Amino acid sequence: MKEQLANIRADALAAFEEAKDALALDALRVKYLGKKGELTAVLKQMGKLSTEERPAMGQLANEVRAALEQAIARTAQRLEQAALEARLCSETVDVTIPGKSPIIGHKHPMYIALDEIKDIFVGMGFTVLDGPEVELAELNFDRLNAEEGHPSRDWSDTFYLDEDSRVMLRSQTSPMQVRAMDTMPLPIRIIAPGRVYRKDEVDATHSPMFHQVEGMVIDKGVTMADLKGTLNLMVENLYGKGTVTRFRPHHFPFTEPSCEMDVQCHKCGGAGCPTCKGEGWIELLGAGMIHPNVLRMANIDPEVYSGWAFGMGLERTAMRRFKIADLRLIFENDVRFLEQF
Ligand code: 2NM
Repeated sequence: MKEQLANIRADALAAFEEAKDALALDALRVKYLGKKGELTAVLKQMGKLSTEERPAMGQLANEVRAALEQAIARTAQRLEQAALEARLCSETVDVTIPGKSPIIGHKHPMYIALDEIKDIFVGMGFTVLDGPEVELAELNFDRLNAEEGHPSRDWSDTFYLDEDSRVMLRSQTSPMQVRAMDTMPLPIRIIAPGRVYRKDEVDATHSPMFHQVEGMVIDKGVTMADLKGTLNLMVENLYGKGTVTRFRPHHFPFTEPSCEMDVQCHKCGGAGCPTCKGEGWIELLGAGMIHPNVLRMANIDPEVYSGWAFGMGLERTAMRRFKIADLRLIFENDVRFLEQF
């Protein structure tokens, strides 16, 4: 039995040395020290020994058990250390390898132009409003003094969403101005940028969806001089100090009087060139004094309050600002195009 114990000890210790990982070591623990293990098997035979032999053999068996347990602990530590070192080696980071730089997008040129416009108006105390693109024809037309039968209400011009022509994709952002008149306390200073929809064929200057910024001021004693002063200030901020503008009479159902505003061509200074198509002037926006009917429909007394409003196309503004020749480039989102701004 003494010999058996010595063999187990020698075998076990040698085997532990060879163990490649924690799993293998655990299998060895079971093999020698487990319930059906070799050492346990020897201990079960202790009963057959004489009372004189038993204590010495018992002590020896305990020594062997302790030696194996110690060896297992040592081996476990060695394997853990080795595993850690292997991991550290495999996970070494070479900080000198050039990094993979992520592709970062940037603002669309039209939104660069819009943000400039927003900054200018916010600086003058205007609030920027956002609103629904699916609108009531009542807010898009009736409340803007464009009555039943007005040409812009025709099915060939407007995307209606129902048979009765009551719900539509807004054709301008002015319904937001109406919502503002209905909900905001006076005086009101707002701009409303956003998408608008009209049944136009796609070409270099037209798209069935485009963007507009409209603006509106309502207060006591507001005049056409305020309209001209504010819009001139916007133009000077956008195109540089001293940019020359002119106002031509026009007609809109929602304003009276109405006008269109041109800027003198930045390319030729008014002499006439391809940029301004020989005109010397570039059309920028429509504007006017809000029609008394529009104010009355919003329960605002036109004898007490007056206001002005304007509307401009964002794509055309961005095209001028960045010298983009074709409107379609704005919507195609070709990265090679967008990267240039
Ligand atoms: C334009 C031109 C002129 C306009 C008018 C209004 C409102 F709601 F105050 F009556 N909003 N926008 C307006 C005026 C829009 O777009 C070319």
